Amino acid sequence: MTNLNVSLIGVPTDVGAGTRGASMGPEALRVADIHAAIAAFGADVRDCGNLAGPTNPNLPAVGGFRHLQEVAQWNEILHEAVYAELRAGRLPVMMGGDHCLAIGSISAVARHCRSVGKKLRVLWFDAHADLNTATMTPSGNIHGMPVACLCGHGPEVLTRIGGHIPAMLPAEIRQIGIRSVDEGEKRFLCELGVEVFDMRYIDEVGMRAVMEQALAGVDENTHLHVSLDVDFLDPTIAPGVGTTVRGGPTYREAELCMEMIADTEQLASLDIVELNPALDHRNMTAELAVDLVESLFGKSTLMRMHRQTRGKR
Ligand SMILES: [Mn+2]
Repeated sequence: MTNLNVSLIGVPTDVGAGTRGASMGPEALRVADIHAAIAAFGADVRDCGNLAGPTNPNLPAVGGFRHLQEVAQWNEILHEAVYAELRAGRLPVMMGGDHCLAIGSISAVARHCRSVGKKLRVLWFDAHADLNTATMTPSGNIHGMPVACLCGHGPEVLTRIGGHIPAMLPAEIRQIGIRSVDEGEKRFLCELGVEVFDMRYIDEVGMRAVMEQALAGVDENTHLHVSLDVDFLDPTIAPGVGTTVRGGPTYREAELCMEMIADTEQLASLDIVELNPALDHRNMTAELAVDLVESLFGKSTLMRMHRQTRGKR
């Protein structure tokens, strides 16, 4: 059963992004009424407010990284906040902020899994693999590097957050919706053996088969973490993002992903990142994100008896 004690954690920063504006994401999600959308399922929802961290100095890359110290500080703060909510038996919803924040969030989730003996499964919904390192990245923007850092490849101020290097194993992550991967990243994905369901594969086999494979092996002892980069979605339905890539999933495909995750009843933590209200139209991308969150928490059109008809995974 999905934990119905939910904590919203706002992380208003864009220090890891190339385009400014994701720092306004938490407020846009509140305006789209994320609190009520989750509370509608009988959940006890607590809005913890926004974390406070360094401002965005808007400087060029140094040694292959932009804003490394600021990114490290935000992620240290976030790590402690997410870990505290998990320890308190609550389901943290991290409202970003850019995707560099997955370092703090997922390192906390992984630390929690180690301490309670749970298996970790991360579902990474994104247009990008976010597996860059300083030597591969053209921009130095750290929001393109969180998967590498979590897997132990990156500057020590980021890889050591949570006190366990690597924070997570490549075998614990599944990437879905990928359609823009740098040359170096392609080789690195292959080398690490990350399981990637790219858009071509989704086109060929369909989203249902993809999600069945991405969720294979998830059982009652699995902590399911969803990291939802809004650029996963097709830009025609989700324009409020700094790094749009056309050819993403449709509204229904995205909903199906979330509904199939809800069916497992193992969702235990969530990141919503890269929402950029400065680029959005009348908050439509935030509203879409909240729609997806509703499905993730179990909104369905009909009463479905998935436990009986699908059997145990
Ligand atoms: Mn991303």
